[in-house]
Amino acid sequence: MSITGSPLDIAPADPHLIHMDLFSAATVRQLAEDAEGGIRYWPDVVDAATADGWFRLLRASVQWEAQQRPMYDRVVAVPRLLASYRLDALPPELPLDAMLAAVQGLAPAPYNTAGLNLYRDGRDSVAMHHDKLHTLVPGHPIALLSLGAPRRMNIRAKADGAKALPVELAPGSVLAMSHASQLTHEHGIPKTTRALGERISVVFRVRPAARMEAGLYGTHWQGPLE
Ligand SMILES: O=C(O)CCC(=O)C(=O)O
Repeated sequence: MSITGSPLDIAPADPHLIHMDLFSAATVRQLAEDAEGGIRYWPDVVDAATADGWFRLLRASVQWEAQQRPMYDRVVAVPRLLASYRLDALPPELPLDAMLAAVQGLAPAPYNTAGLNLYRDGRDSVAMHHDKLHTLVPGHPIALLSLGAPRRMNIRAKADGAKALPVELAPGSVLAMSHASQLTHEHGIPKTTRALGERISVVFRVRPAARMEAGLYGTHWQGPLE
């Protein structure tokens, strides 16, 4: 997907408007089971025009950051661009409130942060990982809404010999992972040599109050987070 024109050219008429018929929870794929809902995927939550409008608005309006992170004895570039927001202080021009409403309809939780990832092409990625449990409030899911080009996510049970389950994350889809599943499964977006357009994921999480007060609601390797 290419971006042309100014933010004003490409903004949808009213990105905050929510019509219930935009959201369809009819199809759900259960990818892993546990007592907290496991890992679930809804491929067609938001219609294509809405997903495209949200993508364009976020691409143009978010202050995307290139970050670095320590890895062993080196500092490496994070292979995607990032942004994060508190949900109680959302910039009004961004459609994150409408996205949150779509997610709340499927995987309800007292989400308080949105972490955004921008994958510029197939070289951008996120390594297999699970979210660090102390950065999340137990019992609540992590829910991510995908926009832009479809990208494959691999989900792998940590049990010995488990093969990765690939899921093609479509624009307008939602994937919810229980807190418990972060103990049992890893997930990642692998690099690919396929020619791909840009993708944005918006990841809603419930962070502990102490972390919010300390401003520790961004990516999990930033600052004294360990
Ligand atoms: O972009 C995605 O769909 C996954 C992002 C992710 O794993 C993360 O933010 O920890």
